[in-house]
Parts: sequence; C-alpha cells; structure tokens
Amino acid sequence: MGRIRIAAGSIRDLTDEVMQFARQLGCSGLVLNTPPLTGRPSYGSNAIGGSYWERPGGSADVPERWDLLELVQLRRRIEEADLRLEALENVPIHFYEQAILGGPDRDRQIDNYCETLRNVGRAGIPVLGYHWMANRVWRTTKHAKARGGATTSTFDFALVADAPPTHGRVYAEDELWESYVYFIERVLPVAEEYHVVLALHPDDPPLPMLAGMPRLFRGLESFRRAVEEIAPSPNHRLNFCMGTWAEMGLDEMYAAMEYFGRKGKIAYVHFRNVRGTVPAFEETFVDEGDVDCARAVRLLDDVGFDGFLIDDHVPHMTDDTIYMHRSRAYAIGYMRGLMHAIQTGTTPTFDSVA
Ligand SMILES: [Mn+2]
Repeated sequence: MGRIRIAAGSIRDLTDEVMQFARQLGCSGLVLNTPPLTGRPSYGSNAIGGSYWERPGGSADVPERWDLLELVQLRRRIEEADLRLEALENVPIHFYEQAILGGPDRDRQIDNYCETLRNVGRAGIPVLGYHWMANRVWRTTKHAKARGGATTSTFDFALVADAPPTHGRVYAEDELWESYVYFIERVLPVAEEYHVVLALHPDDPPLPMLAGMPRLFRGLESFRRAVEEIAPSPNHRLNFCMGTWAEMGLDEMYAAMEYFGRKGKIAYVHFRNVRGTVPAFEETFVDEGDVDCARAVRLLDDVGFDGFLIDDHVPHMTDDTIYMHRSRAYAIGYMRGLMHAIQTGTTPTFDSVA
C-alpha cells in the first residue's frame, strides 16, 4: 500500500511557476509532454535556449532528435525544485512519422530516435512515452458544455466518417503492424541498453480506422501482442490512458488494468474520465464520468502497481488558464483524496525525490 505516486502531467513549457504549482498540490514529480527542446547541442551557449547555434546564414533544418545536454538541464532543473522528472511523453510526431508510415525515410528517423533514446537514458530520465497514431488525437468539438458551464472536448465519429485520408491514401492495418514491428525491434534494444522504459499510449479515439489511417492500439489484445509477443521486455510497458481505455468500454478498461497491472506492465496512468464509448463520447471531470475512479485506484493498488498517476485532459473551468490550473488542481486533489482513502490505516506518503 502507498506505493503509488502522483505527478503533474501535460506540462509542455517548464516554468518555475508550474513547478511551484506541482509542489503546492503535493505532487512528487512531473511529466513533460513534448517539451519544446531545440535538439541542438547547447554546450556552446552561455544561456539556456541561447543562440550560439543559430548561425547567421546557417542551416535552418530542424533536428529530429533530442540533445543530451538539454535533457540533463531539464532533469536537473526539476530536481532542484525538489521534484522528479518521471517521464517525457512523446517526441514530436514528425521525429518518427515516416517510421509509422513505413516511408522511405524511416531508417534515418529510427536512427535519430535511437539517439534520442540514448540521450534520454544518459540524462537519467527513466520513461519515454510513445504512441502509434500518425494522425494523432481527434476531437470533434473542444467547446462542449460540461458541468456548471465548464467546457470540454467531445468526439462523434458520425461527423468525420467521410474524412479524406490524412496521409495521401488509405493504409492497411497490416502495413501499420509491419512498420510497428520494424520500429520497435530496432528501438527496444536501445531502450534496454540505456535503461529507459518505453510506454505505449493507446490510439485515441480507439477506432479501427480514422481518415484512412488504421488505429492499432484500441484494445487489450493489440497491447498484449505488442508488449508480450512482438516486443516483450521489462523496458516495454503501457502508458495506461484511463480515458482512452474507457472510450473502448469499461469492461475492456478494467480487464486491461488488471491484466497488465498484475504483470507489472503499466509504467504510469493517465487518470481521466469520459462518458460514452466510441463512436461517440465526451470528456468529463474525473469524478463524474463512466469510470469509477475509486475502483480504479483500488484495483491498481491491489495488483501492486507502483508507478505514478498523472492528470491528463481536464475540462476547462471558468477563467482558467491555458494550462488549466483550476481544473488540474481539482483533478490532482481528487486523486490524492482517493489515494488517502485506500490507504486508510496507513500513513499517506507522497514522497519527494527519492
Ligand atoms: Mn492519454
């Protein structure tokens, strides 16, 4: 009991303010989501984000990899604020889009991805999240009415059933499995060697196909195939997005949580809630959707999950910030309350940096 940590998630831009916010909420760590790193070696600059490498007349190409020193600086800055950098989730999609598509540049992108993985490991960052969505997360409105006049995101497949292919043509599911196997067989050994856990996020929305692009990771069986058959390793686990799993149906969600949780295959959890399943659903506050969050936390604790939970998508509350501090404070406070409740009889421990 009491092994589960709570971290603040969905942070793109690392600021002193957001680190204070996380500390004030009692979080033990942070997850950064696609942080805007330059990817350029920064050892020549005298300021973080300095312009040494912005040479006049120099090449304007955008690196498709993350640089070691920037990653070290990121981790140190967070640890100096008495937090831990729990994970980075998702390199920019253009870093490995050709790998997903099985395109002509995939070997170059995979080489770069491997170098990013080495740098993540060298920088002492334990987890790198990834997904296999060439056309990303889809919502059909971001301004639906939520409780009390908050606004939220919803998805209704009927509105986009006729969407043209996002990547020029209709891809077959077999093609995406082929490119997935090709990718993971090359990157996973590097993750192992450099002690990084790769954490796979489901396709959101979890439909078989969207705009000409198959969506592989939409159920327990596809994840089992990925982390047990194709690429079994202690360094290959799930970024368990409770919201996306609930979009598949609650039975699937609880079954997967128990199945993968018991095997120690869940690296961390996106703790959010929804109402409805594909083909149509809406995001909700954490305490009002279809998922019984108390049951979820109890289940995670029962199966011995010892990773961390983060807030994920949250409804936008009145006068909230772009980062949605109000709504995130509510979600994280709620998560802490649930954790306290299941730890009754023990002393709640929300460790700082170990
Ligand atoms: Mn998620």
